[in-house]
Amino acid sequence: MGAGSSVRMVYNDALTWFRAYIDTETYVIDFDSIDKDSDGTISYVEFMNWISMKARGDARWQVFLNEPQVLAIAHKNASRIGKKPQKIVDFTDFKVLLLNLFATSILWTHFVNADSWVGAADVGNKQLNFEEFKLACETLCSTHAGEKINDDQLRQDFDLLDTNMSNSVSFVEVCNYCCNFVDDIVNRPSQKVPSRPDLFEDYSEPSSANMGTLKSLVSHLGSAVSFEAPSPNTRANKSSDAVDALALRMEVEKRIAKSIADERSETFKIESD
Ligand SMILES: [Ca+2]
Ligand SMILES: [Ca+2]
Repeated sequence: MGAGSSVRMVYNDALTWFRAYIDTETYVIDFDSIDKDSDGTISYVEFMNWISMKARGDARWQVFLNEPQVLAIAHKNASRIGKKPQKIVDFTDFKVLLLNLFATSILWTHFVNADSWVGAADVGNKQLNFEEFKLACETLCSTHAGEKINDDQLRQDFDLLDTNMSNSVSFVEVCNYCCNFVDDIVNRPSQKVPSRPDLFEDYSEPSSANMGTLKSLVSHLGSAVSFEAPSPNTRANKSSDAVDALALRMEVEKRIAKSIADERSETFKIESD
């Protein structure tokens, strides 16, 4: 895929974010509070109820309720083994759930931006026609790996995703495809063996890469967006800190994507005048 380096980078950022967020204690507390019926698994309904409950107590969580499909995609792709959807049963699944939640939220931001681009014919239908797909790839690449993709490559990628050849791809289809990138960074077992992990030896060093990327994005934007790096080990409510970090990230990418789309609309207007 032409934008593959950027998608991979989104997943790597997701991993950095995850490492700053999770530790044994947070994992156990979150898993147990999501698993309302205490059967040791997290169903989609339980996951959704947990997010809704969080949002009632803390408005920052509302960001996930605005686009419930993002939650559904993240849960479905985290819980499946092969093609069969199952439930979240252990640390590996939970990790994949959160990585997909982060990555899909970021991708979604770019799709929404492209889908609301005034130059396109089918605005706001949660489908990307080829022009919108091009714009989404362009804004995603600009905010991540910066790779340049030519029209042939874009057309190839689009045709790969547009399996029924309708000249449009749904957000959901693209996200489901991109969820495969998680396999690059997580070794998923082929069989599910539920277990509490003997935990996190390699998760003790939160990296600052995520914030570094964010800072460079903000400077690219040339506007004052103030933020503070999360202080992962000093506060009890780490999941709310994690939500903050993700929401901020989405906001910054949204602004950059919009500025690129606005530039393109200007060109579009001049050309059609
Ligand atoms: Ca359960
Ligand atoms: Ca559209």
